[in-house]
Amino acid sequence: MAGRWMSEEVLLTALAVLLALLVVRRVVAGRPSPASLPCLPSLPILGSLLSLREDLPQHLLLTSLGERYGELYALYLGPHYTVVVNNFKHAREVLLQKGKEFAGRPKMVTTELLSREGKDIAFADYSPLWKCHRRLVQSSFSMFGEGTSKLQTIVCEEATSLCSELLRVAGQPLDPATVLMRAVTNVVCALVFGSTYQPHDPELKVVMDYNTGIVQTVAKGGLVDIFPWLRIFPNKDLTRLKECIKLRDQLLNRKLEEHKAAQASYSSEETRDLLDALLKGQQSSGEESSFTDDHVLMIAADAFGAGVETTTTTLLWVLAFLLHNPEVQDKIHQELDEQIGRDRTPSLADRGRLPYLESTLSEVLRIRPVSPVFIPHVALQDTSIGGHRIHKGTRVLVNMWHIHHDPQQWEQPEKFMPERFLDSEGQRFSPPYFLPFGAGPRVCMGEALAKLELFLFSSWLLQRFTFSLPPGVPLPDLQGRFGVVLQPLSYTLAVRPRFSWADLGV
Ligand code: STR
Repeated sequence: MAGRWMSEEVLLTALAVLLALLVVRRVVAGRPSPASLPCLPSLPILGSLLSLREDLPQHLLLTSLGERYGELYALYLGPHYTVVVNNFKHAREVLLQKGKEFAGRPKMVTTELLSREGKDIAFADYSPLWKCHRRLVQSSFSMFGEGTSKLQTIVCEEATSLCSELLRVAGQPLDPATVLMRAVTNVVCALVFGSTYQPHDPELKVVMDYNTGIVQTVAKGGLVDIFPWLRIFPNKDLTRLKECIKLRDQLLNRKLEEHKAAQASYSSEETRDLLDALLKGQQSSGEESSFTDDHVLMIAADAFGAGVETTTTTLLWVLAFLLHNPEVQDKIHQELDEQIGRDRTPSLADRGRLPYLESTLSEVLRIRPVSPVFIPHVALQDTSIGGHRIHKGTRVLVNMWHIHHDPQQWEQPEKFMPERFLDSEGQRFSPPYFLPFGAGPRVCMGEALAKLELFLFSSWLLQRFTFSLPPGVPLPDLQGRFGVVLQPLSYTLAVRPRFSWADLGV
């Protein structure tokens, strides 16, 4: 979501002039809003766009409007009445207490294209079929993942090759994005499609490129998601998105055919990966069911895209913040040396032993939430937030950025301080207003998987390497680029091995 609502500036200015002529002097200062909430001024058709002109990324804009309009306010995104939730109390009401009432999703041009009209999970509206798909994915995740050691084995294999690759480029300036993304892509690929890529496989580059293209063009609050009719005009982002979707679909179709063929020839009942699990779910739902191949493909695509982009982004923020805060890196090194040593690699069983590392990961997710403004929710019935009436169909934007930077909850919220997640005993704790994965019926499905991957990748990397700034290179920018995920801009670092790990036996 988000970014600049005013990017197609010219078109809008023309529209604004036209409207100004039409409504000569009858500028409507704030139509009566259906709920009695403070509301930004709005014009017919354009909605509140003219008040959203500030050139700020969406999370900062919604935060700064909160200072003017209060913690709960409304605006019109074009014709859509939209409520902005800036604090924890109301977010809890929307996500958890009234989670079901707010579990809808709006139809947007980009997400409808990406998900074949909402046949996925992330962008699909609430429905019994959607619930059933979510349950299916959840059970297959727990089957070959969280509870078993299989997932740990997959991540550790990738961590091993990531470490060898970093060793090869030790001392040289390096943009860590590609190597990290490849490692994460391989983990997700193993889970979803049961396959992995060698470093120089050309298909891997195709996958990484189309994913990047999708992240930069989908649901980022562009005008075309507000005014669907803008689709008819040339639009660079939309063209790029369509090209990326085409590439994605070629790959997905191939994987689907391979899996169908393999299943047909299988004598065993083995479920190798998520795609197998989805196909089996589809078969057992019967011929007549509305569980189509499109659903299978879109759900797999969601799991794949979400798994790759979010974890890669978080790992990149982790390293960026460690470059800015070398004393934090020193403390993590010290904890790893004391608790793990140099004779063995960290494993999931060590999670409780590395509270400082875990707190650092939480602090990164607090200070740079992957999703600073959640994908919009929609009220499925008449309801309320904080006692204000909310009509069915109202869109709700939960601004997690502000919740994670709220000075009423967090001491010096702009400061990177992993200690804030440690109690007086040095044990990790997590306050209720820390919600990087959301909550309620639409909570992130990959939360456990993400935490597992973040822990294993970061503990393996930091046990073996020191990350530093090469001479003459600027520190990473910490603002990031706002899109459907908040990504860091590319930056350069240097890696230095901390010891020779022949002894680790890997
Ligand atoms: C990344 C790129 C891609 O190929 C597919 C998807 C679909 C699911 C998206 C994902 C995206 C970006 C991160 C999202 C995820 C669903 C939930 C997650 C938006 C666009 C977050 O809310 C952070």
